[in-house]
Amino acid sequence: MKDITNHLPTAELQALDAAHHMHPFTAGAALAAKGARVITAASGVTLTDSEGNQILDAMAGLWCVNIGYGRDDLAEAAARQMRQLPYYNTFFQTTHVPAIALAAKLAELAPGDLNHVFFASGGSDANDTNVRLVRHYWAAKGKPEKKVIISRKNAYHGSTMAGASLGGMSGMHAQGGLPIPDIVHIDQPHWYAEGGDMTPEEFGLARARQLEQKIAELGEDRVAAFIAEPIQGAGGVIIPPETYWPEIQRICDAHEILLIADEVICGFGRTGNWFGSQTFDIRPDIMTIAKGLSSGYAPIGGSVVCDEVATVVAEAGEFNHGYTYSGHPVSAAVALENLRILEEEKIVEHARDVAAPYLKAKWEALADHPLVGEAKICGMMGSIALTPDKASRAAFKNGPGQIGLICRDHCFGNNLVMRHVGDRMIIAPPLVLQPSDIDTLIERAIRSLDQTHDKARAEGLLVPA
Ligand code: PXG
Repeated sequence: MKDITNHLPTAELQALDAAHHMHPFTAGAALAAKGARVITAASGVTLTDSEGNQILDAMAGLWCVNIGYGRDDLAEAAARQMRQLPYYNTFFQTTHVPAIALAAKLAELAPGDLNHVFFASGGSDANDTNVRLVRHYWAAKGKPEKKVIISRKNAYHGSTMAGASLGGMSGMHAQGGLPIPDIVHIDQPHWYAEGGDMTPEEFGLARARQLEQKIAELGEDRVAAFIAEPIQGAGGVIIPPETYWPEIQRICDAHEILLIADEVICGFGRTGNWFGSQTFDIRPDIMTIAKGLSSGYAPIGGSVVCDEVATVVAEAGEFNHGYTYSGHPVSAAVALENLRILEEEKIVEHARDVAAPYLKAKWEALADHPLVGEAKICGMMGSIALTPDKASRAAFKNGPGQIGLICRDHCFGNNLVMRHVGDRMIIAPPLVLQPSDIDTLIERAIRSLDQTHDKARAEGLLVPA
C-alpha cells in the first residue's frame, strides 16, 4: 500500500476515509457521499485543512484543547516519558511516577477533600467507574439497595453503556438497549426552551426540586447519587438559573445522596475557575475529569474522589475494576505538563480576567441579531438560540436542527468552527484566545448569522412552530 500522508490530494484522502473509517456520531453513508473535511495541522487557535484553509477553532477541538495547539513542551513531555517508561500498569501493587505525581497534583488543585484519583482513558469510562464506585461504596456501608443514580434529560456523560445511560440523550437511548437498570432522569434546567412563563429563578428552583420529588418517589434508601454537569455542554451550553445549584446542593446534603459533578467540559479553566464546581459553589463528592486535563494532547480521564468515599472503598477489600490504561504514564506525563503550563502561564487567570470578559460583552451583543433569541456565556463557553420570533422564544416550525445546520455550514464556509446543537449555536474556544482572535470570531459569527438569516428568509423557513 502506498504511504498515506498529508500530501495526497484531498479527494483521495476522503475516498480512503469513506472506505475504511467509521466516524463517531455520524451518518456514515451521507458523509461518504460528501467527503469529510481533512484537518492536517493546527497552531494556537487555528486549524489548517487539506485545502489550505485557516480555520478559527472556537470549539477547542471537542471542548478540550484548553491551552491551544502546537505546544512543543507537551510533545517533549510525551517523548521523554516514552523513552523513560512508555507503559506500565497500576494493577498488582505497582505504581509509577507520572501517575503518583498527577494524582497528587489533582488532589492539590481540586476543591474540598477531593484527594483521591481513579484514572481512566477519558470521560465515558470515568463515569462507568463512578457508577460502580458509588454502588460499591453504599454496599460497603451495608446499604446494597442504595444504587439508583439520578441524572437529567439532555445530559451528556459519555458513550459507553453506563455513560450513555447516565446521559439523557433520547437518540442515544434509542440505540443499543439503553439505559441500563437503576438510572433515572429528571428534567433539565433549560429555562429558554422549557421555562414557559416562569422567571428563570422560579424555574431553576422548580427543576431542582424535581430531584427531591424523585428521591421521595424512589425512597431515599434506594438512591446512591445524583450526577450532573455544572453547565450542560453537549446539550447546548445550557447555563442553569442562579437558583438551581444551591437547591440541588441542599437536597443532596439533606438526603444523604452523593453528588457527582461531571467536570469533563467545565474542568480546567473552562468556566473561568479551575472547576465548574467552584464557579457554582457546588461541593461534589466525586468529580469526573477528562478533556482539558491533558488539553486533548493525550487520552486521559478520571474520577476525583472525596476522603470519605475513598476511605470506605479502600477498607472494603478489592474494588474489582480498572483499565489497562488507568494512569497511563505517557498520558499522565502530558497531563502534568499541561497543568504546569496552565498554572505557570496563568492561563485560567487569562481566561477569567482577560478573554472571558471581552468575549462576554461581544457575545451577549449577538442577542440584538434578528435571528437570535438569547445569547448566554459563562467563562469560555457560550451559546445562542436561533429563533423565528424573539419575543416568544419560539422554535422553528420545521423542527429542530435545520436552521442550526445551515448556520454551522456558513460558519465552516467563513473559516469558523462554531457548532450547532439543534438550533443553538455553541462555542468553547481555547482558553488562550486573545482579544484580536475574539474580534475575528465575532465578525465571522455575525457574517454567518446574516447569511443564515438571508437564506432562511429566502426559503420561507422563518416560521414559528
Ligand atoms: N462527560 C461530559 C460532560 C462530556 O462532555 C464525556 C463525559 C465523555 O468523555 P469521553 O472522553 O469519553 O468522550 C463528555 C464528552 C459533543 C460531544 O458533540 C461532547 C463530548 C464527546 C463527544 C461529542 O459536544 N463530551
